[in-house]
Amino acid sequence: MRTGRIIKSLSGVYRVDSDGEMFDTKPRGLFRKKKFSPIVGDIVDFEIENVTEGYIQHVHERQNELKRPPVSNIDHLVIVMSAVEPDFSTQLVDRFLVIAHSYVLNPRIVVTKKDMASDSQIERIEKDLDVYRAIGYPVQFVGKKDNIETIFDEWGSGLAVLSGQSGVGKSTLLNAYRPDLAIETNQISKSLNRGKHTTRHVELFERKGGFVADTPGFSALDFDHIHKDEVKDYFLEIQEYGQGCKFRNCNHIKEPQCNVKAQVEAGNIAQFRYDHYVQLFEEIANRKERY
Ligand SMILES: Nc1nc2c(ncn2[C@@H]2O[C@H](COP(=O)(O)OP(=O)(O)OP(=O)(O)O)[C@@H](O)[C@H]2O)c(=O)[nH]1
Ligand SMILES: [Mg+2]
Ligand SMILES: [Zn+2]
Repeated sequence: MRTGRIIKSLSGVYRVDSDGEMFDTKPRGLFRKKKFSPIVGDIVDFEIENVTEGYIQHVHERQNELKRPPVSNIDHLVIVMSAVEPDFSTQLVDRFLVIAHSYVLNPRIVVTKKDMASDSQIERIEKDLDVYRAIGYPVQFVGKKDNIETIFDEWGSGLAVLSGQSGVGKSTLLNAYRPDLAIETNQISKSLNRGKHTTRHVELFERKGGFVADTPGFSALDFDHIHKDEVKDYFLEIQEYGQGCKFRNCNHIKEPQCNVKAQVEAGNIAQFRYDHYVQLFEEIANRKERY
């Protein structure tokens, strides 16, 4: 029996990397019946059939799991946003962070296309990024000419998954780091100011100290798995200041003696972060009512 990691899945065949040796494996019939499918990122024990093939016997418990696209055991969720085309949006960053925390993923922020942004745009974005830095998120702001290797190295070891809107430059980043991969990238459609979906499947690629995966851009984020009362926990500084509210289950909306609202007034919580929290809270609260 050997252990390895699923790096690719193609029509029922799972490619497993076991200390750099590749095996194409299939799940044993027995656990196929249990309606459980292995996914990319899984650590598996498998039985060797011959030099290149094997049978998966056991899937190790997942530390975490991203649903769309399915990837497990993610050490760093790299939220990629562009400075321009599409424009940098703190609302989108905040929504991504909520998704990340809801799946117990460890997020970081990478902003691309610095070379395309004007000085005033850069200044404005840096101001927003300082808010995220103060909360404790690792942030990088990069352009075409930056040293991509050092950017990837800062992430530390383990599996890093690139995630973000279509056209922000996820595949471009990965290509800059691993030119041998020659991943397909696309010009974004300027008329819509929104990218086309270029990257389709998920695959783990080796990088120094671990793996990296590109994911397809998305058109909508899904909050269906999140209850309205959980949202406040996914805005980390709101969660922290929320400890000081009079009511233990304060949602920081209309409750009296709310420390979160006081800290927004005092400038210790960024107004835009609070606004995005309230927006998402209300969106989710209204969705639940429809059931
Ligand atoms: N000037 C400049 N252009 C960039 C940069 N990053 C990406 N681009 C361009 O932006 C466009 C979209 O990049 P992609 O890498 O395909 O974007 P993606 O995030 O992989 O998009 P999807 O696969 O659709 O999710 C391409 O034309 C890239 O050349 C950058 O830092 N600077
Ligand atoms: Mg792509
Ligand atoms: Zn409160």
